[in-house]
Amino acid sequence: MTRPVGKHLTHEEHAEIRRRLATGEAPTKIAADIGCRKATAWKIRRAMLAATAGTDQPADTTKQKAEAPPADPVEVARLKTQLKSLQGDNKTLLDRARKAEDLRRGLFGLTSVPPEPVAFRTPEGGNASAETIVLFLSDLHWGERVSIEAMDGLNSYSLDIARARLGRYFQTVADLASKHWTGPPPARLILILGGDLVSGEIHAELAKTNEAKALPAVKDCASHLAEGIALLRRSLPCPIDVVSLAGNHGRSTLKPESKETVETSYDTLVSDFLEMMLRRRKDVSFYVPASVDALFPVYGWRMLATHGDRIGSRGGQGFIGPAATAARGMKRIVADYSARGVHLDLILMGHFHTAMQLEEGFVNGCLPGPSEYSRDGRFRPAPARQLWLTIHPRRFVTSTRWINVGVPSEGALYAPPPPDREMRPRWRVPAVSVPAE
Ligand SMILES: [Mn+2]
Repeated sequence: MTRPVGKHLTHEEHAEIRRRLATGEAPTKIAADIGCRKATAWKIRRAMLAATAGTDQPADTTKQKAEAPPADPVEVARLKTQLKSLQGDNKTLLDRARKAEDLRRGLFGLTSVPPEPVAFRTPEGGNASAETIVLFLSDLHWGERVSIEAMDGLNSYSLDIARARLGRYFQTVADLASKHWTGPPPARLILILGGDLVSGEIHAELAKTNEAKALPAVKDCASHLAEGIALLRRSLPCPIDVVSLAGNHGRSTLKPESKETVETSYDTLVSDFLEMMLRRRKDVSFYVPASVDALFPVYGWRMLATHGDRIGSRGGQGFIGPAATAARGMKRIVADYSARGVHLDLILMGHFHTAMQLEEGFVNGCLPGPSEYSRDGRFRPAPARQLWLTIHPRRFVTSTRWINVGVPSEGALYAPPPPDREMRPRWRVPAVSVPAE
């Protein structure tokens, strides 16, 4: 049988070769009979063997197993352990894959429907309650002089600046309590004169540098306070309570004394002058405790005001500033009053010239701002500011403000930050939502 060289095998010829190869005939003979190249017949045979190799394999391994020598029991035990460990690994991996799948399904579930829109219902309108304003005005240091040169242009203080700052303070309070007030008008205004109203001559350097001696300072300070309170009285429809405390700068004794602290303080004298000046004003009442503390309720909340120099804690500021000292003092006051059976809701104090809110209450700022003394201690320079609070019958403290009283002409501390060098971050991290260029 001859066939043209170079022509492809027909389907029948191919099947014939395969059939005869399956019967075990030699490829060379088949090629000769069909008339094709020997290499083609051999190639088909190789392909058939390769195809059957898969099915032959199990038979081969059984054969090999049968021929293998008896297993070493130690080796068997080792392999069994290995098998167990691998089974364990497998289970763990399956578990993790399943969990990942669950998580993914959960996430897809989250994103498959858009988020439900939420609407907050407007509460039913009830009767709004009137609030009480509590002002802690302290550390005026009337008469003290702070040199702008010695303060590197940061801050300055003098009688004129004190008068201007106090004027801005009372004007701001009047505006906040009228023009910028919402809801029922304030029910009451409690003005706490928190001590250190005058600079005093308690240190030799103050005696040398003060612009006014203690007594003229008392008189001048009282007149300006009286005008401030009269302004509030004119602007607000509510009664005003003035609570007066004694600080450390107003003492008339050489050293701080525990006995007759209040009676011997110029701060008390300021308050007495004030009371005299305002005696014809209706709805202005004065309260001067004989103690260094003033305990008073506002809607049943118990508030304690004290100057801050007699809190059983001083010094040890470290890098933390006066916060630690003030916090320790407040804890001691809480313990003191709890032993007297009085639970305190809020403590207000001055003395530290650093505005802050702590766990138990507030520490007030001051009127002079940073001085040569605070600079020498490297205390962080804080602008002159005073504390404003409003108290709600049910919600307690509802607003906290720091009334800033300085202006740029009094020091760089009161100016907005100057235009600075452009910010140049060394590394810029691209936002996730912005594709990289
Ligand atoms: Mn003080």
